[in-house]
Amino acid sequence: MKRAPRVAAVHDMSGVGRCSLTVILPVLSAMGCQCNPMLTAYLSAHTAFPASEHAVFLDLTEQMGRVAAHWAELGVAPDAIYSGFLGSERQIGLLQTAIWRFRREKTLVLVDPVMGDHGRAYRTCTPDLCARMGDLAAQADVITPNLTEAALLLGEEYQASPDRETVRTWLERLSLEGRRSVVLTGVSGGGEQVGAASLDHATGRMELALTHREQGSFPGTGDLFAAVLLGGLLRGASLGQAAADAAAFVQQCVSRTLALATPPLEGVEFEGLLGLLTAGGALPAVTREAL
Ligand code: PXL
Repeated sequence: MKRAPRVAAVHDMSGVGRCSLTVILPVLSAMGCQCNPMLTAYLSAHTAFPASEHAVFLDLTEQMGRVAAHWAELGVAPDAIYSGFLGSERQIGLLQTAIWRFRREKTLVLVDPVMGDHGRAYRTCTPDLCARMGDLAAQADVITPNLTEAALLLGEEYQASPDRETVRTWLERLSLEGRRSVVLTGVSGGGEQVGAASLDHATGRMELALTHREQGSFPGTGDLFAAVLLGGLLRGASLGQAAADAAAFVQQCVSRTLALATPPLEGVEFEGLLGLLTAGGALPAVTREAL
């Protein structure tokens, strides 16, 4: 028997609209991890819902340093530190301090550099915040940008369907010359396929995992992908296998959501599929090819 790996998850929580912690917590639990949230903010609903005078945005930045101090006092030693959507440069600074404080030789630091999608930065993500996200990402062992975030990190023009040579070049540059691993999401396989391209810094191997491209766009799928990837890595999967499993799970969730025709802003119907992630669960195989 093995104890549950501990993940310090530095994310916001949105009451309505599955994203960030409402996705990450159940996924990591299903995959056998203990998830310790360090909340950055509480929102009544995620930011893609229409603005409302009743919307709650509780900024918890000031509590982050105190949480870290309490955890240090308790001797908390996370096996992984995982961050996503961050609302301010100050939050990034506090997270960098927490990484410095809690990182040990084997701690896996996964930074999902949430900054935008479909070629556009989110309105909360100013150029200064994007630059600070780049500094944070430089401290990570694994980063999981989509194509928009990769372009922002590299200072390149966004490309919706980069060719394979470009994907390889971007992976290499994002890996900081092979010093960290990269999983680039939303990479087109041509035709009806989409998936994740990865560069494993331990082996130098680059590969592409492809699934069927489902129609539509759903908030929170980036969080779902990164959480499944992290759960897989903490179970001992290779980067390529963990990326393939994450792509397969997201595709299954989107397909189920489309079949149920639930409102896209509510995110994907992942709850009924959590069994695929538990020990003994069987995710569908996806095409994996060397890049
Ligand atoms: O899934 C990323 C995310 C996380 N948290 C909040 C968001 C979003 C994306 O829109 O609004 C609050």
